[in-house]
Amino acid sequence: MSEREIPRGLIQALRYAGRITVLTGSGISAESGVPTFREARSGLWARYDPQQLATAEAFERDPHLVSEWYEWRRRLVSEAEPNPGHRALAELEGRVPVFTLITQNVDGLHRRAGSENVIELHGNILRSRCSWEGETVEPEEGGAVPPVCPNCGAPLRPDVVWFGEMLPAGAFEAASEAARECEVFLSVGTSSLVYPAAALPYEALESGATLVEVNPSETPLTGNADHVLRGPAGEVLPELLRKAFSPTSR
Ligand code: BV8
Repeated sequence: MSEREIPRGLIQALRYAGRITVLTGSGISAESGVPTFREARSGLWARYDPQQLATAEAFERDPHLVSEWYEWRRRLVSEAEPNPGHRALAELEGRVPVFTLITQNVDGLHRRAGSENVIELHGNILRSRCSWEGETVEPEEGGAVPPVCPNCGAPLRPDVVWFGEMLPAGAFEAASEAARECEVFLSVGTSSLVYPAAALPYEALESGATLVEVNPSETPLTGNADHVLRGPAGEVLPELLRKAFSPTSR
């Protein structure tokens, strides 16, 4: 991989930070073979817009269709493995006194890579919950689609936050505190379009943090970042860790 120029100031900021906060989007899972949210329209799903499927209205209107879409994504996610980008963030957590990983992703790959202090802002696709009672429920394998709640018979839904729904209680407050209290904020693999998650980097900036964006493409956040590392997370993050923490780099 090209030895991309990582500014010395950023390396120092990472090396001596007392608290680092990271926000990730579906881009960090792209190299694990999980299509990004806007790409989750491959094949037979091409004609559907995720923003039309990831809503309570769509589930109400056609629970079978929405459940099939989530089944397809669950299979993709269960076949995926964490990539070097996920693993670099798990390593970073061990090198910083206080570290918070905020993710918009619902694939669970950060925890599988070893990250511990993870805030799943939008839930987790591998969990289901009763659409009536709200309790998380283990759906039985190979059951009906959509599966029904063994307790009350209502359809089970994926335990994720749909467009128009509130985030899990306390999640955004904890994420906002981590953004306001950190010295370095990394925004990795997100188009910075979905709120309230997309507001977090600005909270960090307003609190005086150094803002870093890791993304192969430009986003609405790019112009506000102190450092922009233009490349795939699976290459950029391991290089950042090497430069900031390997003994030879001191
Ligand atoms: C809310 C779970 C309060 C589901 C997701 C009207 C009515 C109601 C709300 C709104 C409204 N208008 C606006 C809103 C707010 C709305 C919103 O922000 N809409 C946007 C579209 C304008 N937000 C909400 O509704 C939120 N709730 O506001 O509640 C409320 C309640 C009621 C009424 C009013 C307010 C809830 C939002 C959560 C939605 N659920 N996911 C599921 O997954 O099925 S969002 C989903 O899409 C993801 O979780 C993620 O957050 C988002 C996609 O963003 P990204 O992760 O960034 O992915 P994307 O594909 O866009 O980009 C990938 C990026 O990676 C790209 O930049 C690419 O360049 C980069 N990349 C690619 N490869 C790599 C890479 N980067 C690094 N390395 C690589 N290799």
